[in-house]
Amino acid sequence: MILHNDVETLPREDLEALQLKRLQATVERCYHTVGFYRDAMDDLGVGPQHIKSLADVRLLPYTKKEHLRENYPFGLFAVPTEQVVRVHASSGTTGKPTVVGYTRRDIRTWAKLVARCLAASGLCPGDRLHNAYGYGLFTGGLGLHYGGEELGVMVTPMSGGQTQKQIMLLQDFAPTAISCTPSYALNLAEEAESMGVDIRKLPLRVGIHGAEPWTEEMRYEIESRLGIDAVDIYGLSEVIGPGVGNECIEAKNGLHIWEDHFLVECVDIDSGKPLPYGEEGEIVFTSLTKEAFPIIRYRTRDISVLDPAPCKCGRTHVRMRRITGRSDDMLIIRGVNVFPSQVESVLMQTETLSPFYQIEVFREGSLDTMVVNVEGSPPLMEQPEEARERVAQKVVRDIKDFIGVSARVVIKGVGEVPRSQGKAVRVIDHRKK
Ligand code: DLL
Repeated sequence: MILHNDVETLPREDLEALQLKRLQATVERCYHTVGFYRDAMDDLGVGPQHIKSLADVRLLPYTKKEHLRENYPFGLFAVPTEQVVRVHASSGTTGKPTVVGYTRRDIRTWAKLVARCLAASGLCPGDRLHNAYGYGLFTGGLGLHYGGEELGVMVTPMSGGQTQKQIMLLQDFAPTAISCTPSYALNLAEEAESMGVDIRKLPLRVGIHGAEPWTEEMRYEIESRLGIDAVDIYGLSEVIGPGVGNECIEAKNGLHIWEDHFLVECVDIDSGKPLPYGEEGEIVFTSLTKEAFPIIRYRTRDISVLDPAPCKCGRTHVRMRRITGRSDDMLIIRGVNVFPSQVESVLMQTETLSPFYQIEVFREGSLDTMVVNVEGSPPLMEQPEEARERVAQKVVRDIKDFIGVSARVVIKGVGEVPRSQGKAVRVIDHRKK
């Protein structure tokens, strides 16, 4: 195991003592410097003096995305803007983006956390990282960039897009690692194939993929097409950006949350009631070390399970299982809850299909209809219509069996489903128009 910092294997008792000290300091600071937190705590009759144990975090109010919007752009900053050296923003589907800020120290903390993620993914100083996360307001590009430099790897700031040029640089710069969304990794693999480049023969060894939900099946697909180990990285701009947690390459089984910087909880999506370890719910974070934009009990809307079981890598930080999806991406089709990742899982188990898909939802009369558009593999597309129809019918049955919902499956020709340049658009919900 390559540890970036000894704190990763700290005994739980010591880790929790560190967390408590930092939680108390964070609550104290939020109360005294951010009007929103003071008002929200006063409303609940709770103050910094009530935080005596880690469990007392549950006394604190939740922060939600709408609170960030209501305080646009800088209303939740805990330092004067003169001390803020960077802002990022995440675009909502509607209205104003949500804005987050970083002090000089926050930028250093963030870089160290991403360096930790890269080390957990198996990178060492001297490695070369091709960074294809988008640069700009999105935290992916600059987040991975600073983390790579912090670890001492040679970073190519490629950003997203220009896929053919990316393939050229992958050959010429000989990176040992690539960072991009899982959907873009497949786009790259496809482009390389069409250019006659065998990407598996390049020195590329590891992929650090996140920023969108993906499945275990997708991992196998990426690993076999690119000839790499594909590792999951997690984060969100409201909490810091990428670098909140990462899988270790030893287990590739859930993301270690860097608990010395983030206190993580799992709560019931509807009631907000805290859930015990092992139960699925919404993940909630409290930052423990951030200066410019500390955040208390942020409701991520990401659905997962926290697993405290010891990991074979030796890290003591709790693992969060792969994200199933966001609560707001969950489709309700004729009363059945469906996550796009469940559909992905079924599609990827069908050998004659390509990993490019998009789900459309319509309302026909009073009924919701889910249409799964998925590309056939090139060999399937050479077969007669009936062969494709048989595959479509099998997928319809599998979706019914595994997810419990009736869907229409349309097999598309190669290139007919839009390719991702960053975060893939998995669902088009025509009901919302
Ligand atoms: O996506 C930060 C990031 C950049 C993470 C690069 C990893 C790599 P946002 O744009 O604010 O930030 O989007 C955050 O993306 O709440 C999740 O819903 C989703 N997400 C991020 N990582 C994962 C992951 C970045 N590994 C939102 N698996 C989060 C599933 C993820 N979903």
